[in-house]
Amino acid sequence: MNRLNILTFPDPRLRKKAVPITAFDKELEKKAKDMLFTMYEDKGIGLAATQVDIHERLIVIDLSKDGSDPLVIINPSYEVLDDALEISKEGCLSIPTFQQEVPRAKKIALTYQDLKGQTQKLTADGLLGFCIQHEIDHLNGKLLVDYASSLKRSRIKEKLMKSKDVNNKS
Ligand code: GNR
Ligand code: NI
Repeated sequence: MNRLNILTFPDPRLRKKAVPITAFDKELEKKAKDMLFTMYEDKGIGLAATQVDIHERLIVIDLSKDGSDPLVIINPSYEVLDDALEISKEGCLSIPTFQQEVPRAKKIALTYQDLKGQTQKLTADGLLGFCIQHEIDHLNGKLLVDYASSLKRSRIKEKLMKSKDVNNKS
């Protein structure tokens, strides 16, 4: 397994729109495994391929504490089942130290493909529902900072650009 490099805001590659997956092969399986490994190492509950510079519609999620419940989601789409909005306080592995409250649909019906290319459906609310919506935002080039005020967005941008300079010097 390989640990993949996670892109950090304001990297322009985080804005690319991911394309649908058509080949359900060993290579896809390896990408999903490497993404799960990277997500566990960085203690995230979800990771979108966009974040590791793969611009394909692939997401991994695991809400368990012990890595026992990996979910690989390919070509996702969802329908809103309960359009009441709930405020979800979220972090993102691509925006370290940043948190943002985001209005999300309360309940969704997700349709996706698994690694075999089989179509699957699930309904999700709570943290799973919010996480799925967060990851699909990534596939569309949308980030948590887009839900923040322009002042808050420019502050985190300056902060992360400075910390990158420091890392490059040493
Ligand atoms: O680890 C993560 N936590 C989280 C919390 C609330 C809603 C969404 C998330 S996803 C995030 C990992 C990440 O950046 N995924 O893209
Ligand atoms: Ni994220």
